Order: sequence, then structure tokens, then C-alpha cells
Amino acid sequence: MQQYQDLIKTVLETGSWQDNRTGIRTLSVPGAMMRFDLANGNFPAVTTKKLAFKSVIGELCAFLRASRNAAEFRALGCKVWDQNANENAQWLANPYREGEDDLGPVYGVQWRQWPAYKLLDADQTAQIADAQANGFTLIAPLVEDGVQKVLMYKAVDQLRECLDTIMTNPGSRRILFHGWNPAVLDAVALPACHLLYQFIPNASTREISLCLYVRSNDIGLGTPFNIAEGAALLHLVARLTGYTPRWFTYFIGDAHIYENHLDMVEEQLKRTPFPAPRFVISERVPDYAKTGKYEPEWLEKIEPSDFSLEGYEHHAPIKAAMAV
Ligand code: DHF
Ligand code: TMP
Repeated sequence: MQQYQDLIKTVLETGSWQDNRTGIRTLSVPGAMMRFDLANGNFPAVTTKKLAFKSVIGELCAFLRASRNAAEFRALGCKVWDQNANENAQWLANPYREGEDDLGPVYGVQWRQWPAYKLLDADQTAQIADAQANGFTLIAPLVEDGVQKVLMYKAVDQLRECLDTIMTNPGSRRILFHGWNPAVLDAVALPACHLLYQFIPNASTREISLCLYVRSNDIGLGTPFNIAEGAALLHLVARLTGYTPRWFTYFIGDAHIYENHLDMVEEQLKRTPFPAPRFVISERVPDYAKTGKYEPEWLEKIEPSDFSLEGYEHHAPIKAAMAV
């Protein structure tokens, strides 16, 4: 994880101070990139402090199950959403918040159940039939500007569709899912930070790569989590589709270090990174390369105990406050 050290250095050396909604200012750099080679089970866990791996994996499992409630994240071993669910005054006053621990339709809801609507003219029968064939259902007829229309709806499982396309059309350059849904930005505890995931399989090498775009990244707390989570997702998708994980390219929009994290990152620069650990997925999760049977339902069947790290050497944990 030399690249994480380098990112910290870049922000410390070239960043500019910036104010933001949290009241804790940041040293920020506009635009950064890291690229990890996941060959041979290599896993990009930060080693200059202890990565809360169980928490990372719990969060990923909650996303895969389309959870929107911090209690469900906790039940899977991940406490990092409690503060955003229950301590941000603006969210507490939001009319869309559905009680304690609710986060709104965050990440997993968009990944697995993106709410897609079509408003079609009622006389466009071919369009309506095509939409129905693609899984849209008619939810209401209505009149708009004197024209008869139909409103149609589909919950799009973007992630499942990515896996399907990896299986059927690996040469596609359109295998991606997006977390930024403008229709729900006013109804979530926190608009998606890691928001665009693109899978790039290669049918001749049988390798699969991932490009991830993160619009805003808290380098002290969020970045190690987001890197580990993206890498774990790539490993899982690779297992279920019969590919070998390879390049994980990680793009950041606003890369920042909060002022109250400066001591933590400076301490980490004094520490020498350890070699990367290996990522292991339990045997019970079917390997398409071995079974020849495509079983995408494992996306939601997966349990936190299905993931582990082997040979994870790390420096002492460092605690840091999160800006809410
Ligand atoms: N807000 C801010 N300001 N920064 C974030 O990184 C952030 N991340 C969110 C929600 N809101 C956020 C979700 N992800 C931690 C890690 C990831 C995360 C939120 C919090 C965190 O506190 N990590 C600690 C402890 C983890 C644990 O023990 O479970 C760490 O040391 O990594
Ligand atoms: P923002 O919505 O004002 O950008 O605030 C979100 C903060 O949370 C910002 O510091 C980035 C950080 N964050 C991450 O770095 N990774 C994450 O996964 C999440 C949810 C948040």
C-alpha cells in the first residue's frame, strides 16, 4: 500500500485548505488515482494502521442486500453508519427519514433496486409492450396536458445485470452500475461517495478489472474502507463469473484529509508498509470456473464469514473521529 502513503504525501504537500458542510476543514486535492494489481489474491488492505476488515465486509454484505437501515449494517458487523443515520441534524429533520437508524435509499438500494420510471403515451403500444418485455410494469394510467399516458416502473438490479452481461457479452464496455440517483438525493442520509463501478472482463485472458470513481473521499477514514470494499467486490464478482481479478483502478474526485486527522496520517507516514495480505473467499461460494454453473443469487446469500484475510500484517490501530 505504498500508493496510499503517496496519496497522503501528495495531499499534505500540494493540498489547499477548504471549508465544507461538516465545520471541520480539509486539506484537499482535486483529482487523484491509484491502481492496484490484485493478481494472486493480492489484497490492497492498508497496513500502516489496522483495517477494520470485519466492518468493511459487513458494509459490503449490507449493500449487496440493499439495506437502508443502520441496524442491518450493525447486525452484519458494521457500525460505521450509526452516526450518519442518527446524529446529523439535517437528516434528523428530513421528512423522508423513516425513523431511527434509517439512512434512506443509499448505495445498495440503488445498486440492486434503482427505481426506474417511464411515462409513455398510451397509444404507443409497441413501446409499452417492449417496456413490459424488459420488466417494467404498468402502475397507473394518467392524463398529462390532455394526453393519455401510462406510468411504468421497474426496480433495476444494476449489479445483477452487470454479472449477466459479464457472462453473455464480456466484450461490452457498458458493464457498470451507478449510485448517484438525482431523484433521491433529497431523501438520503448521505449522497453516494463511491458511485460509479465499471467492470472490464477480458474473455481471452479470463481476467476481470474494476474502475471505481469516488466523488469525495476522506483519506483518513473512508479511503481504506472504500479500497478494500471495491477489491472485495471485484474478487466476489470474479468468483461468480469465472474470471481472475486483476486491475483495480481507483479514481477520486475531491481527495481530502480532515484537519483533525493530520496527526493520524503523519503517524502513518512514519510507519513502513507491510506486504499485501491475500484475500480468501470461503469454499462454499461457488466458483464458476470450477462448477460451470452461474449462480448470481450468491450476491445476496453471501455472509460476512465468507471473506477473510490471510497473512495480514499491520501496524497498531489508530482511532479517529468522523466528521458528521
Ligand atoms: N463521513 C465522513 N466524514 N468520512 C467518512 O469516511 C464517512 N464514511 C462513511 C459515512 N460517512 C462518512 C461510511 N464509511 C469509518 C469508516 C468508513 C465509513 C465510516 C466510518 C470509520 O470510522 N472507521 C474506523 C473504525 C471502523 C470500525 O472499527 O468499525 C477506522 O478506524 O477505520
Ligand atoms: P460530502 O457528502 O459532503 O462529500 O461528505 C461525505 C464525507 O464522507 C466526505 O468526507 C467523504 C466521506 N466518505 C468517504 O470517504 N467514503 C465513503 O464511503 C463515505 C460514505 C463517505
